[in-house]
Amino acid sequence: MIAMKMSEELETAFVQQITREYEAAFLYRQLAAELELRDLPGMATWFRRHAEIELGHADRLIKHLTDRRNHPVIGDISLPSIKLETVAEAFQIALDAEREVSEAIRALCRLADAQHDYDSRPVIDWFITEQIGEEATVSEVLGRVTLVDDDGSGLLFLDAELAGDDPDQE
Ligand code: OFO
Repeated sequence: MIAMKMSEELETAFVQQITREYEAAFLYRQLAAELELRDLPGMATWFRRHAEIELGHADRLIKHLTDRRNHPVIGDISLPSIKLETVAEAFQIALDAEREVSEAIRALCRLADAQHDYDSRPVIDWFITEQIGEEATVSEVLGRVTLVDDDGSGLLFLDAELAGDDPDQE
């Protein structure tokens, strides 16, 4: 059975979200490279894993659109230029990005609700839950990196720990 096709306006909002997920993936790839340059391969691995998770988010949205015979189109990817003074800044950039994504998901939710588009409710609810987990995870890591305050041994300890952490655990 083919679910009901969504409106053009809602399709545009979903398409923008797909692009945001790719932007998040590339942002995390860039942050991984920055941390690799600082000899923190565990943190770099953590960001690379997070980039993979973001690609999965994009795939989830694309599937929702194609299932409903809507048309996913990946838009232009724009990334901020990054110059890190401290390691904590990498995680602050990630937290700010996650907060923006959460706000965008809420806007998507409001639009779908206004259009009584009940078929998109499960996928949007999934993203709302996911964002709560992602913000909490990144915020906790930021808190811990801030605590060690660029102290070498503290950073090396966290680096070893994050090498094995799943950024999507919640
Ligand atoms: Fe890290 O967030 Fe996607 O949605």
